[in-house]
Amino acid sequence: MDTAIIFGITGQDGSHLVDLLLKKNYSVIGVSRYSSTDNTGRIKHVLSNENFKLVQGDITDVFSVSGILKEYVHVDEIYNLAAQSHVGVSFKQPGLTWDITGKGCLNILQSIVDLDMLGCRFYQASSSEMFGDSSDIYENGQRYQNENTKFLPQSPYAIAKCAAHYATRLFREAYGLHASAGILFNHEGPRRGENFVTRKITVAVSKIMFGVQDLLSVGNLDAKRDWGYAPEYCEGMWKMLQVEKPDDYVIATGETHTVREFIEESFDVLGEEIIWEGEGIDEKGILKSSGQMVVNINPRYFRPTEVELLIGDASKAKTNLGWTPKVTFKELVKIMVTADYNKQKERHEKK
Ligand code: NAP
Ligand code: G4F
Repeated sequence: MDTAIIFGITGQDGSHLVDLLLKKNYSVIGVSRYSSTDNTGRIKHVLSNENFKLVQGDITDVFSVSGILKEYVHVDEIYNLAAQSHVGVSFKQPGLTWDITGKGCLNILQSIVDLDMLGCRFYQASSSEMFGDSSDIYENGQRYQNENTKFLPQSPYAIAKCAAHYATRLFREAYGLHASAGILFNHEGPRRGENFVTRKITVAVSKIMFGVQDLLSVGNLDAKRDWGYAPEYCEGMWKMLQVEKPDDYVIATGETHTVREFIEESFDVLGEEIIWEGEGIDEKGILKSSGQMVVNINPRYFRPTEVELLIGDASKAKTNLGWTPKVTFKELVKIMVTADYNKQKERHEKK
């Protein structure tokens, strides 16, 4: 039986990865940080699985990290998914973001070397946010980002991710560690945190339909993201650790959509059409059926610097790992809206 440690087990991806690994008959150790409130909501269903163990640890504390690894020196795979992962929050808490998202990775890597664990395989959750303002152009004029596109980070989060990415590369080259970094583009699903824009939208749209919420307030409607389905992306992480040669891989759909399109598509799933009126911070989204204003702009959601366009080229992952995305943008929105709508419906019916 293979063994894996997942740092960041309580997050969206941690919860999908543990599902995948348990299905593949792994024994999984999940590391979660101390919290005064319950942070295990997404992994409740695996807590009693005999092949799963939850241990407490914080990646900003190197003693904590090495203490955990010492217990499992023969572990086969280590996944570092732990991060302060909200880009907007990173502008308000840059030091904390650096410690968790940047230095946390180094704490794991150096502990692997110090404990002579170079036989294990390591995965680092790198991010398309590292590209920032940078992209390349195909001959047909379309823009894209792949493993060779330079990084131009636009947030404290992205800078911390770049540091962790380069540390992963360095430990691969300096110590021969099987260390791979997945440059994952935005990936979503019903387990996504409610402060990320997709889930914020699908929760709000569902609540608006039941009259529990009046208005969805957002920031930049025109930012473009390459949105994929989280469980498929976690399979990409696993695949990176199964090939002989460690490397960096972009995981993306190759399609990009605006926040505005995500909102339109979400309402469309529930049979509603949005009409946009006004400009800039005065722009509003109106329900065509009733004339009700349901979307407005709140500048508090603007970021000091924005990443305007993300669109990934995952050809390398397709060739080397056999990874391709299956869930389309429309299907993703439908999965998320349906899950949130059904939750609201259940609550409504209980009343
Ligand atoms: P997420 O839902 O925010 O989960 C982050 C996880 O890190 C949570 O389990 C969190 O614990 C944990 N964590 C935070 N600080 C920690 C600390 N000091 N010590 C130990 N654990 C800590 O993020 P996600 O969407 O699952 O993403 C997983 C990883 O992929 C992250 O590194 C993220 O930056 C990266 N990434 C995500 C995307 C995406 O679109 N989702 C794209 C590219 C890269 P709590 O539950 O206690 O907060
Ligand atoms: O959903 P977001 O907060 O995701 P963002 O900033 O792209 O970051 C996510 O994806 C990265 C990969 O590219 C990960 F590394 C990172 O950890 C995280 O998972 O925002 C998406 C876009 C941004 O342009 C933002 O400015 O939506 C825009 N936006 C507009 N209104 C909003 C809102 N974002 C949030 N969170 N909330 C809004 O009200």
